Amino acid sequence: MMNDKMTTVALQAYDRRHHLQPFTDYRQLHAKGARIITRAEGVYLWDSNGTRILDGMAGLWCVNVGYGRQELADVARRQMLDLPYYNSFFQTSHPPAIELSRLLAEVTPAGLNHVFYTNSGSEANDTVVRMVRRYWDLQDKPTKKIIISREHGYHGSTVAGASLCGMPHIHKQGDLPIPNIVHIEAPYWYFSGADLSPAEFGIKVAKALEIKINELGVDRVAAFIAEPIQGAGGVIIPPDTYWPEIQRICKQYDILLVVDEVICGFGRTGKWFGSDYFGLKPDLMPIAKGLSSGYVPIGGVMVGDRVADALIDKGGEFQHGFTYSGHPTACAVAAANIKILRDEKIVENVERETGPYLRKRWSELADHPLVGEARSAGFLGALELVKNKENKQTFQPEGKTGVLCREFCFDNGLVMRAVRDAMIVSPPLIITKSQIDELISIARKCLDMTAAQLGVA
Ligand code: PXG
Repeated sequence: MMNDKMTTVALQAYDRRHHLQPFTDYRQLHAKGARIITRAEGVYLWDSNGTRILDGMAGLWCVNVGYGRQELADVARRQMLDLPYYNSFFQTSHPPAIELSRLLAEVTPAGLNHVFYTNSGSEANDTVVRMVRRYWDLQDKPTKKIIISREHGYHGSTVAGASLCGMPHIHKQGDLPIPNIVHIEAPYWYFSGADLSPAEFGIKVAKALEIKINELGVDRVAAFIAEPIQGAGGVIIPPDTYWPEIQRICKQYDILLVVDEVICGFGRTGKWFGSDYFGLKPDLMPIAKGLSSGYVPIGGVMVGDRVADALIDKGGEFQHGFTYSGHPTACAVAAANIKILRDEKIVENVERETGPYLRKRWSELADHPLVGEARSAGFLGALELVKNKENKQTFQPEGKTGVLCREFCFDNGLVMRAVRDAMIVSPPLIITKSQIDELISIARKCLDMTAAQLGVA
């Protein structure tokens, strides 16, 4: 029998023998054994050796209300006893899905009044691909099939989700992307801006969308999909000029705008949605992660009126769905999670108090010899670690320095994520100012340790 009392070594042995983790180099992991996380409270995790770790990543960008919320456990228990499962196929529904849908229509941007439920962000993006193409079929424009995505975008790990990703190393495994998905440049000013100002660069990369639409032919282009701020791609925050120009282009060429809010949604930017942060009007909006603060798996696609009207009025049967679409327990927990975010004014607190504080403290790290840029928006932050701050020369091989720093962080009681050689934070939205101080002080110590190891003064 496995239980918490098993020693770390025994747990690691079973883990090694039977478990294949996602995005993991198994040989590397097996050489040292997994770090086993056994419990969590607030912003802290504990591992099987009893070590406390500040979770600077909110799990995987998702535990927005923090760990250990009794209300969410109570709601799950009650719902499991009342109605643990029923499907929403065959013309049925149930109160938790109805209540959550109503709440979502309330908190999401105007014009998004319907939701299609999934179990994850990946499934939400698979749903997007099918819905977008269905929409254009219903408009008698069946040639509009191509979805334009971006380099460094992350949209999931299913075949469609991974195809939408703008990461060649992901495409290499599994013959991706699938047909009719193409990628354009990301608004990554720090490394790609050259001598352009952020404002000039924002316009230039947005125009890459227009150029691509014209190259492909507007009658073949169905949609553009993008994260408001690219998360897994390295917290790439677009210049202010970028999104208005993208919106202009989508409107002018009449292509659907899909805003992937899986990371930015539910308060991460200090607004309820990244779309609110940038003033976007999405046609479709995939959501997951912060929707339930990660307590249960649930995702969905918020569907704008234009697409919803087409599906409802002339769509016939939409041949798509999952056994657990609108799972009662997941919906009940997600609804309770949204009420916590709303009632405790957690998003407003990020916008007014803790977000600006994190920004101030995070930007102080820019004085460190390794840090080429310290950028942040709300509770998303990145530090670009470079060999030479003047000319932005990077360390080789790419990624090694980030992993080195990440390991120092873990060993010193802080989770930061490394993307290439950028260090990333995305803490629970309930982190306090003194906990932000703790995060910054461990981060600085680990940057020093990384610099010492690399022999950088
Ligand atoms: N869209 C976005 C913007 C995401 O960040 C997904 C879709 C897919 O969601 P699911 O629930 O299917 O995982 C994501 C997920 C990382 C990391 O290492 C990021 C994600 C997932 C796993 C790891 O930063 N984002």
